[in-house]
Amino acid sequence: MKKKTLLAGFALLGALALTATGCASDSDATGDAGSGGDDGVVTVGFAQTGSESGWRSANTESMKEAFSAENGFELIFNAADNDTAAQIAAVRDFINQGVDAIVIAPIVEDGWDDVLQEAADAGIPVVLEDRTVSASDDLYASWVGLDFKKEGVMAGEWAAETFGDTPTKMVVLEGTTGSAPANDRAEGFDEAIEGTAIEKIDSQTGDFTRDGGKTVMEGFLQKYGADGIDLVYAHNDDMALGAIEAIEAAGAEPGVDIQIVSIDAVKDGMQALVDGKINFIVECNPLLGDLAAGLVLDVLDGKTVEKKVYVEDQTFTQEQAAEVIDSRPY
Ligand code: GYE
Repeated sequence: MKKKTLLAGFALLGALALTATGCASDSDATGDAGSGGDDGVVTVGFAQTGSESGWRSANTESMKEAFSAENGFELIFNAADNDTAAQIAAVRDFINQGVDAIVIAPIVEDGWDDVLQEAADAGIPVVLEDRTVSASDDLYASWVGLDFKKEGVMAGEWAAETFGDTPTKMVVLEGTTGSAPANDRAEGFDEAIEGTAIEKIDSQTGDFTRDGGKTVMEGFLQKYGADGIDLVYAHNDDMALGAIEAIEAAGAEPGVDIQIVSIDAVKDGMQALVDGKINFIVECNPLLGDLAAGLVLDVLDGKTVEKKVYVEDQTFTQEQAAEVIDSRPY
């Protein structure tokens, strides 16, 4: 597949390495709205998942900053509290309001075909940010986000290197069931630990929330005892932070008695890594606002855009986290 570097100098993204892959968008999802209404203001409906995590807060902030009045946008913001029906209803509302463009962070992968077709029929272009959908990519103009499977692979590679042939009992705190990051992070991790002595003894969803992670971990600790668990793989930092509370309440030492690997690298997660309570974190960059806004403007201007725009992630050990924690923007 063709790879080329896009938008390397994008202001707020600073040193991030960006790559884009895939084919150019085609016409039916791109609409012909042109940039903005009579007043030149571009009205954008943004359907956010909810406010489940630190990652989500940083993502919402990045989107609001990029789609600001100062930048020529009127943003209609909706957070669906992780209710998929409510999120689809919000998108239908945007269509009825006749917005210039719609941006969606889809809670789950499935179930988008009808409403995306309705947007295409209304000539309203859709840009996806963060999570992906299973619907045909003819139904949206572009997607910008992270490679969730690669994140899972990077977390799994750390686990494989750390535990290898040592018999290891692992529990998994899954993200929201049916969401792209939960599906792909599970798949990538499982592939990376294949052939090692790591045994997945249990796996349940904690819905990407701190409370969810805590409750599920409490259940695991009751069932297997702290001595019966060596490793926690949390699909995001917030669930890892909840698990830390549960492990400490059970009288064990997180990061030592039970090791933890998670994904996101948000401030609280990085602090727990520096404090030795998490052992390894794979980054998932939430600062997607400028890229999403750039795509919306390009699509409205009738320019050809990449169908998939990937932002690169990095990984952090405890030592590396200590070096960078003070300089990170989220
Ligand atoms: O990892 C998690 C959030 O979709 C990548 O959603 C995002 C995930 C992120 O709630 O913290």
